[in-house]
Amino acid sequence: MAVSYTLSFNGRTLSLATPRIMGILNVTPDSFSDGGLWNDPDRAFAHALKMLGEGADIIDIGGESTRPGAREVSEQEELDRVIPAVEKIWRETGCWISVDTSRPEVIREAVKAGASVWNDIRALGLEGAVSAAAALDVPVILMHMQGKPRTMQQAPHYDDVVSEVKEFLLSRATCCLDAGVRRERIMLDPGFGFGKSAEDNYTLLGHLEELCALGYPLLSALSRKSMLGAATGVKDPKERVSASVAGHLISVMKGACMVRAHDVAATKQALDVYAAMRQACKD
Ligand code: 7PM
Repeated sequence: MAVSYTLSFNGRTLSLATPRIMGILNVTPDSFSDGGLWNDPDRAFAHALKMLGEGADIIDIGGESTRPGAREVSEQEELDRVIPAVEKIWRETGCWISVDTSRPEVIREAVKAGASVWNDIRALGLEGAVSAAAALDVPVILMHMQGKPRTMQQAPHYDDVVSEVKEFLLSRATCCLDAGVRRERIMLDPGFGFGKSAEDNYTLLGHLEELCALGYPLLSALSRKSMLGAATGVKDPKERVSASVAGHLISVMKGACMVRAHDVAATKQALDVYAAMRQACKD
């Protein structure tokens, strides 16, 4: 409880003492819940501005669709999508920017263009990723996934999902530390929806405090995901705003330091209520 995490890069620090909102900016033509909307730097910038105005603390820019069955994107294609958006948003706002990529070359270029966090659904599993993170000295988000994006939802299976996710995340964190990544640069993420049944996801959500007890700040990212459709029957991801807010509020109450959301204004309202309660109850 008394521990207070931060994210730091290039002499700037973002306190995680109060829970933060990461606003999702997809620059892909085919993302499942807002596909194709932001596929040029000006529109990406406009959407980033809107989310910052609504209370986002960091903008997460992703150019690789990880939808099950999605086509692979070449490195050049990913660079072409991501870098112009990073450049423009950084130049115009100076805000915190994370980039959702697994490729060392993409994060190197993104950092040059103004990004300050590496968000990797493959937990720095690609060749050269861990050493690139150490060399860049950039904060990293290590996410759990079972299998590969294309096939991960075919038959996810765990003997004990909570233990297995914990073990994986700790082993990736250790790998980073061994390669010279600083401890305070590491964040963890259970990877809701990545090779997990709805029940697996809810088991993880219900035990989130155990993941928070691993000693690293935790990101919870369940915005609009199908686990919410499973609980509510709401088919259209865009209609899952209240469900997303509920899941993120549960996450924060269990100790998550950051939530990754499409619907920033609604998320901010919930976190403000939480903050008011915390403020009233502080000794
Ligand atoms: C299609 C399928 C499009 C899935 C987009 C997605 C996470 C992430 C994503 C997450 C972290 C989405 C996902 N999910 N990064 N990037 N954690 N750290 O629903 O759970 O946005 S992409």
